[in-house]
Amino acid sequence: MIQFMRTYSTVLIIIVGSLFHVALADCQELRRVSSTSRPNIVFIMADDLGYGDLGCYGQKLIETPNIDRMAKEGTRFTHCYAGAPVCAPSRSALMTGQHTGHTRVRDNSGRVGGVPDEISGDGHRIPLLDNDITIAEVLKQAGYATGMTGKWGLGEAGTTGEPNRQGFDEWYGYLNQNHAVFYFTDYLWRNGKRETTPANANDARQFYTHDLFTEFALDFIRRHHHEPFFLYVPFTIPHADLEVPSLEPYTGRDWPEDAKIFAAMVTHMDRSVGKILELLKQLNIDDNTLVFFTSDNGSPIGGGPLFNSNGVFQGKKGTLQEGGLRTPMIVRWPNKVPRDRVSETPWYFPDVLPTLAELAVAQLPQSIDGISILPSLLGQSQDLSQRMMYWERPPGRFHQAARQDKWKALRPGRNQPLQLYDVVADPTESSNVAAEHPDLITKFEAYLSTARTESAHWPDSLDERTKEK
Ligand SMILES: [Ca+2]
Repeated sequence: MIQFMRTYSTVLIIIVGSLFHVALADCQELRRVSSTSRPNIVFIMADDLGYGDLGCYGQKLIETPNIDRMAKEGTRFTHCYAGAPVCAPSRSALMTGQHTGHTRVRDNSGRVGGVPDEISGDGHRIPLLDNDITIAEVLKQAGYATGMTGKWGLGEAGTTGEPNRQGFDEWYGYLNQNHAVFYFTDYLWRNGKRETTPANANDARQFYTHDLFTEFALDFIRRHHHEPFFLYVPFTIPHADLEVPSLEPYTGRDWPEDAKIFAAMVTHMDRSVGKILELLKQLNIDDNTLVFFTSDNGSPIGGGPLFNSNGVFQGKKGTLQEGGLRTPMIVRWPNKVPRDRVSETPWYFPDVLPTLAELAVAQLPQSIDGISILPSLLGQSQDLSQRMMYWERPPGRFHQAARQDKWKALRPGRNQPLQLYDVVADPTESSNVAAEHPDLITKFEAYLSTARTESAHWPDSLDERTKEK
């Protein structure tokens, strides 16, 4: 009986203790949420802008005063990564909270399935499916008004991947990324309907589409500033084609023409960011709006070598080296996100969905890879030393990379041995220290072997030699 009572007491203590622990966790959760009550969210993303293209990240020649001021007023992250080193999969990872070993869209074009490309009429464009849950769906379910303008890239017309079928109440822009390089196009899409822009017909070049997206963004904010809103602004510049309405303020520079155009595109986009931030102040919603600024992948060095577009990093767009993946990330939310702060916390695009879901007190979809980095955004301590981040280029190339703490493992091709870099001490990935850390190689190999699932659109059995036309 005494033994029974002892056991009973122990069980009771464990149960009460567990309940208390749960209650405490709930309490902490509530406190965190109530102190950061459901802000508006504006997520601005440039296209092919490199880590080194902004003044606040070390650029000396291109003027970005508005984004630099945003960094001063918020936190600038120096170890943030895109979802992938090219457009479509990076956006898929951002929208779904899944890394490229799980998310639907793992490359710009599939190998099997999908639909023909809107522009070329061939290829395999892979759309998001109904059962892919996006940030917009998560926030819409939590009561947010949702809008998007710019370049989508995750579903052609008439597919399940269209933004209206992925949680966006309203949207305006390009569906297809091969269309998005024409900055004076004579048509765009609005809520699933093709809309002509007669002012650009016959190469009249009256509307720089980027400016139409800025106008949409400002209008959306004006119309929704009395309710919680999520506005996703994937701008299309400074991606090639190199086109801009004016070369100012670089007209007189003694630079190659492409460099002048590229710099003018970056500065043009910076002005748009300034307009969005200014409107938030005018509407008096500045303190209750969380604004992100980032880029979808590393620079292809479109502006030429003058600008060191990827900073000190090796590699560029398309590679899993730091130059392909490391991205500027500025987060601004007055009185919540610390101002004038630089953070080396490593995180990446799949973390955005769970972070915003926590802020919005929204239900998380199952099977996501990211984690909420809300404490890190708010300047609180958060132990991320054990978490792994993952990237791959699909079968064929089959490059893989993972980062844990300061370590990055890189597999430069199928069946190739892993390389290992300390990207804090060695940001240029110059010194492969795999041979000195067999324990870490074993750990990364074990992780990489289970990090992914096979995709029907990029089957492992298809390599470059058997690539479908
Ligand atoms: Ca891109």
